Amino acid sequence: MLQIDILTVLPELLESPFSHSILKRATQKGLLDIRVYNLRDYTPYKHGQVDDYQFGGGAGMVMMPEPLAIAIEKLQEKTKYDEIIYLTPDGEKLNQPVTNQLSLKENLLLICGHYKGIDERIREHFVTREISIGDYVLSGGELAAAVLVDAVGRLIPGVLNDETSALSDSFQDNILAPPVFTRPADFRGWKVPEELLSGDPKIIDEWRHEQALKRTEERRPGLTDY
Ligand code: 6GU
Repeated sequence: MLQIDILTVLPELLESPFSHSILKRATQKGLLDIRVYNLRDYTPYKHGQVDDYQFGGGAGMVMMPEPLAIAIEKLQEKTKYDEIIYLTPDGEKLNQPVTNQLSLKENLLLICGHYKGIDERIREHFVTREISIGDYVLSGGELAAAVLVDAVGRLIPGVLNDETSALSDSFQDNILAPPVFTRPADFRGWKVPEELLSGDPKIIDEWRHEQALKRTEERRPGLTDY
């Protein structure tokens, strides 16, 4: 059972992504428990204020330390977190080894930043891990949190119907997945490779492995480097 708590100023943004398909089933099976908390419910400031101008000047607001500290400490009374993760473009890049690691934890707290980010002191004193989902800037951490929860949630043992299917994902062995085909075998004269129609498991496995290697070499030659 993996519990993922998410702290955000935009809880509405996180209502839908976990209510469908695989993550919905994971939740219904009791394998995944996602709880979204509104940071504004914890602020001691008036009108739900959670951000302020940055010291030293400059454009953009910064999320104040106090609402975050109060919220985190309140949540810590109920839950002992394995990791407190801040989603930020300057964090460690999310990849399959990281998602594998996180899927084995029991309690995660995700903090979604907005504006210019969160006060550095929260990063120093509460956050245990900082993760980015890629080299581009999003307007907030919520969509990054949704990506992380999806990538991690589907790896929890028992979530996928065919338990081995995550093993053949792209990246799982630092190799991309081979091409896939379904009916019809001949679509507008575009034919499915004969190896896949051979019915011989050895021929099929060899073809898939060759294609996976070829695809990896062509598209992601450095994939084995991480
Ligand atoms: Cl985690 N947050 C934001 N705001 N932008 C991002 C990101 C995270 N990862 C990539 N870009």
